[in-house]
Amino acid sequence: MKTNTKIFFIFLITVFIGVVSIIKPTRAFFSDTIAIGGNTFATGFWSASPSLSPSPSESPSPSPSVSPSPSESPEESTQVVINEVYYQPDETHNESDAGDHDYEWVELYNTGNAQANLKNWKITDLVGPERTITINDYFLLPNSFVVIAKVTGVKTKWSISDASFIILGSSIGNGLNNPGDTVTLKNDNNITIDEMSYGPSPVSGPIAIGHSMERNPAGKDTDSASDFVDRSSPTPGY
Ligand SMILES: [Ca+2]
Ligand SMILES: [Ca+2]
Repeated sequence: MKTNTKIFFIFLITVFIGVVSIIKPTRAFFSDTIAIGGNTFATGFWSASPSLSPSPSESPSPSPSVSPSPSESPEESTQVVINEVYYQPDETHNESDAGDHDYEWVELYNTGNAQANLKNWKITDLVGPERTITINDYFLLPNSFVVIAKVTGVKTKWSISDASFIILGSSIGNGLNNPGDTVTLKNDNNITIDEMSYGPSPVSGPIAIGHSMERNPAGKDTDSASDFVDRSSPTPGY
């Protein structure tokens, strides 16, 4: 074969390969949809999901501190009553040469829950005069008794403790009448704190010599004569 002929055939072969390459398209293609696992996602609608900014960490709301409610202290009160009256001393609890009034006594009792200072409190009978119980501080504690009498002999004859005894130095008022009388207790502001009467009315009497009249139970105060009972064995200081 001549050289020109060889060149011609090579040319033809080259042209043929080129035509075949153009005719045979690649199978690769892109679709605007893709199917994954049966779910269809449209292109063009993808949007970057907004990055979820971390929710601000919630600062712990300060829980209100619950301060303990202040313990309510019980309301303080003082209530002093004339608890027992011994107005007709017997021979055992008197001196032979003493008058009837020297060995009389009155017992006070604090039924409240706070101490009561008896400084400048007064005691008297129906006609008076008023007697100052003490010019010094004297704190009558709750649920405590104190006996008031003219002379110290009362303390010894009844074996009353010093702490539960106040010497008045004078009779209670002008002295407690045996047929009947009234005992009045006033505080330092001259306000009547308690009062009791004995005799034919309202408290039945008179009682026998050597007896006393006492609230039963101690401190009972319903403004009734029945608050008191006849004590054949008086209890000064308790
Ligand atoms: Ca008397
Ligand atoms: Ca008593």
